Amino acid sequence: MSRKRTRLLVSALAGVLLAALAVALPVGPASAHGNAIGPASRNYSCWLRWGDKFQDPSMATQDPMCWQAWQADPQAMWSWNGLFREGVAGNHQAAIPDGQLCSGGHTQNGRYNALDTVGDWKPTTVGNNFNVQVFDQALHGADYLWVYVSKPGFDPRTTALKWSDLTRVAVVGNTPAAQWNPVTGGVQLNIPVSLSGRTGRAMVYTIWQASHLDQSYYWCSDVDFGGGGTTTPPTTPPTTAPTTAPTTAPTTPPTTAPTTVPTTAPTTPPASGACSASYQLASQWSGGFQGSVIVSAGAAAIKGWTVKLTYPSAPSIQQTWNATSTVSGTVQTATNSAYNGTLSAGGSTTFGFLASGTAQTPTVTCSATI
Ligand SMILES: [Cu+2]
Repeated sequence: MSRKRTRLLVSALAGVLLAALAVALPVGPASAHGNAIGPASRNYSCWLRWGDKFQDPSMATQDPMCWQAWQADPQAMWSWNGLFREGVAGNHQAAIPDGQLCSGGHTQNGRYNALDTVGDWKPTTVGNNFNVQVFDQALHGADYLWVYVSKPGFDPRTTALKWSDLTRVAVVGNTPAAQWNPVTGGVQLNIPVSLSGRTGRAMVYTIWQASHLDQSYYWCSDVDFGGGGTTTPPTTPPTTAPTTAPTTAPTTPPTTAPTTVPTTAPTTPPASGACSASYQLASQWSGGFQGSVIVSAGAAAIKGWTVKLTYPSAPSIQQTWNATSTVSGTVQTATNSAYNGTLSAGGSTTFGFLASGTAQTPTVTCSATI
């Protein structure tokens, strides 16, 4: 047989094999949506650890919560990106009963129900300052993202999650996919969360309102705030219902709800020099804020711009879109991206960023390349 024919035959065989495999075994997400990949959500984390050996019986002892989830419905892991509801119209608490938060209220015909099981899910160790990393495969972008953390005293190993266990700690406003970080296979947004005095186990709960139909995603991420936390496996089988009352009341008050900031666009400032810039606080929460800047050309066209934002104290910029930004001391310097440096006379563009810490208002200056 000629080399070429052999190669043809091999590739034909491989094609048949792949087709057979695709029918016999679901090997990946059925369609592209997204999930919280850090701290990893329950099903994403079970998929990461066991996706390539999901029938390995050692999972039953090493990672019993993942085991019961794989046994209940492996599709909940293969379709780790599909935990969403449609048509909720923002009434998340009405759509999802207490005790069903991790399955999105038994969404998708109950596919994800095992994610509600109370027990010692493997947590991600985090500090009091961490990012929630949201991966969006479908470039939906977000109408908004809400991040909640369970109140001190709540232990996901013994208690089913209720809405009243949660405090909202971050609110990101409308953020199109073009404003997320491009990563392999999609885009990613890192939402800074800042807490204080937290130790031990907790749940991070993230709602992603995708800018696609009315599609809302719900993710439970088990975390261990390093220090006081223990990851010792429970001695009782994890699927046993909790018999003890919830642990003692929190000793620290829950953080206040984030202040909602009007999201109306600022009026375009009159440009006196070659360019001008105006800053707007797009949203803020206890651990961070989202800033938005409009850059406008003056009476003449420009070929590039640099905006300097000077803050009362040094900012911690996590992510910038539609510009490149660096920070030196209390000054953030943002330079146009390749595609938005050229502005016609009177034209404008915007860039934005996410920062951790308390929102502070910068003074803004703009300089242009003509
Ligand atoms: Cu989707």
